[in-house]
Amino acid sequence: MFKKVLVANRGEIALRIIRACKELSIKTVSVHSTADADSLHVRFADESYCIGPAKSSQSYLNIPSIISAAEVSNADAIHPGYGFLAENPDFAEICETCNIKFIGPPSKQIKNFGNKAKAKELMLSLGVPVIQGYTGKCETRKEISLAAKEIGFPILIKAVSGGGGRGMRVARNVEELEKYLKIVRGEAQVSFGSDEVYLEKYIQNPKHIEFQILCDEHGNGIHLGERECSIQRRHQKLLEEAPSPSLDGKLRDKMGELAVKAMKSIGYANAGTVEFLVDEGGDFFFIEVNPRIQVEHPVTEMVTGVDLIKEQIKIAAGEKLAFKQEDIRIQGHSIQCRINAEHPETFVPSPGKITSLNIPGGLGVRVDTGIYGGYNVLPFYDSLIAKLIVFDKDREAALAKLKWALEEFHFGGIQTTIPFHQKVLQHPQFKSGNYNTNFLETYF
Ligand code: MV4
Repeated sequence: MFKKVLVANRGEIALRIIRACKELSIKTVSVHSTADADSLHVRFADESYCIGPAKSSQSYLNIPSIISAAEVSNADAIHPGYGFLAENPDFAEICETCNIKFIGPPSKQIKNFGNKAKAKELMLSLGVPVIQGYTGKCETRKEISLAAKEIGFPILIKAVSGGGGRGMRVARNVEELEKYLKIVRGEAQVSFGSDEVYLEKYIQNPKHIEFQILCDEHGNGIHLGERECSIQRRHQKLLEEAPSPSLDGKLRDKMGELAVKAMKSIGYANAGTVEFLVDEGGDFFFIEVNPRIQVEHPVTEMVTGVDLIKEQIKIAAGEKLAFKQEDIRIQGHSIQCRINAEHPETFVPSPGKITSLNIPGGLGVRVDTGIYGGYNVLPFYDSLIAKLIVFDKDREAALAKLKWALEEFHFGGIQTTIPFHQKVLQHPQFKSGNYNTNFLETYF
């Protein structure tokens, strides 16, 4: 096992990783920007190094600074958390070269899954259903119209290096397709440094369901069930639950087995998420793999009892998975609300000092956060300030618990998305459990 792990992140996830290390008797090194000197991830780590000014590009994305901190502190591994450098194949490769274990999949796999068209072809070859589409060059008008005939409108144009919904556009006819191809290409070049695109049949009103996978470095792999992530605004998830209220056990087993089989067969190692869209007819299609720990991982932890961060660390240290698929039992129901420092209706960031604070607690109430009373929410970073996670025996009980926990959660001095979550909870469509990715657009 590692002696010392450097946590290359900030906020709640940095704290979450530090706690997991402490349980595994691993020393922790945090890194921080000048603006984060007073944060909890600095206070609760064994040592901390300042890696640059507030701007992420000069601190949490500053690879030479972070590698230097790892060298100076003699850390034998780096956990990247999510965001920042978590899916940067160059960073993972540099860690590998410097003999610092990157706690995540091999750099080659991060790179492969970064190409969404290649990932899709790979999954198709492994027997995982994918959305009908076209991955050719789309250069000539003839080629474009042939592809369109084959797929049929509406068609979604996606950037090969995109993902998470960035750089997509729906075309309803050939004229739009030609026009939007140019636009998506231009945007993709600016955002991702590549103008490659691919086409897909556009699925109306899909559900977003993702499977949590764990694979070790010895060819073993399991899934830990799914998360329902259809409550999203502009591709930012706001609420997640496990299990999905709309998957039956048979479909869950089938999707989970396919996802694990695919990840195992490519020699995937560490935690990963396989994302699917489920259409109105109940058919499912692979969309992408997220080769990292995700913000919504706690709901999976609550219903399986598995500490995913500890598993990531153990896998990276070369340990074999301690459980088989049949050892994983999904029990009860968990829901997570992302509390952002944002206006609850406009979602405009609301940084500033937290002048008063009350955090809910009690059986089955978990709050993952890096903030405290008097904390100054900084404008430089992501506005996620806390995750409220509830767990109970079934969805109805979890919802009842979530209602009072949101009422007890109080922030003075800043605005948060709590009132938004309270409105979602009251909505009959949400209560029914049968909602899709258009829920917010339709009702809010
Ligand atoms: C789609 C789609 C409809 N049809 N692909 C958005 C995130 C990215 N991972 C894939 N996304 C979508 N891909 C086809 N062929 C609709 C979405 C989508 C979406 C997916 C998941 C969650 C929320 C979403 C909101 C809008 C669109």
